[in-house]
Amino acid sequence: MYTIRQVSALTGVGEARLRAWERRYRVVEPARSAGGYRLYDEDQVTVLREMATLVTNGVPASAAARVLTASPGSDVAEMAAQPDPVAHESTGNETAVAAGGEPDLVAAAYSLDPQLLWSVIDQAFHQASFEQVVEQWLLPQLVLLGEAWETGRISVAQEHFASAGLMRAVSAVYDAAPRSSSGAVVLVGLPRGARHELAIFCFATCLRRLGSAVVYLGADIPEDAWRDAAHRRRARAAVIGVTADYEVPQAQAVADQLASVSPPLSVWIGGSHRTAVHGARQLPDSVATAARTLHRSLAAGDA
Ligand code: B12
Repeated sequence: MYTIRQVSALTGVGEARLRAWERRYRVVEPARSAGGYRLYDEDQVTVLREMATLVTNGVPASAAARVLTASPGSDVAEMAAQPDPVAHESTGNETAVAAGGEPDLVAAAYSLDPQLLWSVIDQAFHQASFEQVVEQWLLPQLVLLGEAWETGRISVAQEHFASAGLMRAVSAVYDAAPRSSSGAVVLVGLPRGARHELAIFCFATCLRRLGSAVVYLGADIPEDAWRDAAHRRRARAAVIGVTADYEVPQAQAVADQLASVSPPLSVWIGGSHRTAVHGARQLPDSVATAARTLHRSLAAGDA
């Protein structure tokens, strides 16, 4: 049996995307370990590999899933050609926030209806703790949003509309978290040119909710400004995010710049391309786990 991390390495599909495919399309149903972690068998890894190949070749994820879950003998070409669910889901508000179903961000994005978007986000945010909502709904839905945009089912405007709504919702939780005025200061932000801030902002919010003194810098911060902020606040730690491959050189530049700050601080890196950045401590993929890891290190004086 394989863990989600191993399946991600074997298929080249990110963990958030694997969870999204499972929840939304039910392509596989992994078993669970005693601790509740997903465990995949060989057959499931094969199905996910095929799904990844189809999606890489431009087949919308929903159509790829229909093909892979079709019973033997069914007309696969016809199934792949069926209209995408988003067209139906977005015909009425009630489907995007259907009782019992998962609040559907793509349908809300498609609608360009602010009230619908808000009710979808609001419903999701009331289902569980912020940490659980981020892991189980927000980040997987972002992957689906990315796929809908990539395959042309939603426009840039529709994608930006939904991302902006999520930023506002996460900001409210960030602002409501306790403001720690004592303790080690942690800078959190993105390198120059990088604007994918939703996941790292969720991370900053989880860390703040644990009681850490977070200074959230935001997106697109040049290396010298990171250095200046670290110096000014005498930061104990800095966390850089890297979501896309082309952000790696800028993230590396921040890590290099922070390596010589005095007093020294520990530099951490999170995000799907983190292993390409050297000289920084790696945070796990899960933003809630990453926040706990850093919070514990700070408390133990190990960061
Ligand atoms: C929302 C979004 C945007 C929004 C961001 C809004 C915002 N305020 O954050 C906007 C509109 C700005 C945007 C712009 C662009 N985007 Co964009 N975007 C996305 C989308 C849909 C979600 C991004 C996201 O938040 N991902 C985070 C989560 C969902 O995924 P993840 O990276 O696997 O991260 C996991 C972990 O690593 C962890 N994590 C992530 N960061 C961190 C940080 C820390 C500290 C920790 C602990 C953990 C952690 O969280 C996830 C949980 O498992 C993705 C699709 C996708 N699949 O991600 C595309 C995507 C990232 N974008 C992409 C592109 C190409 C662009 C643009 C270049 C498009 C354009 N032509 O303008 C620009 C570039 C902007 C820039 N300069 O950075 C590509 C990147 C491809 C690549 N080469 O890697 C993607 C993958 C879409 C695609 N499939 O092609 N985008």
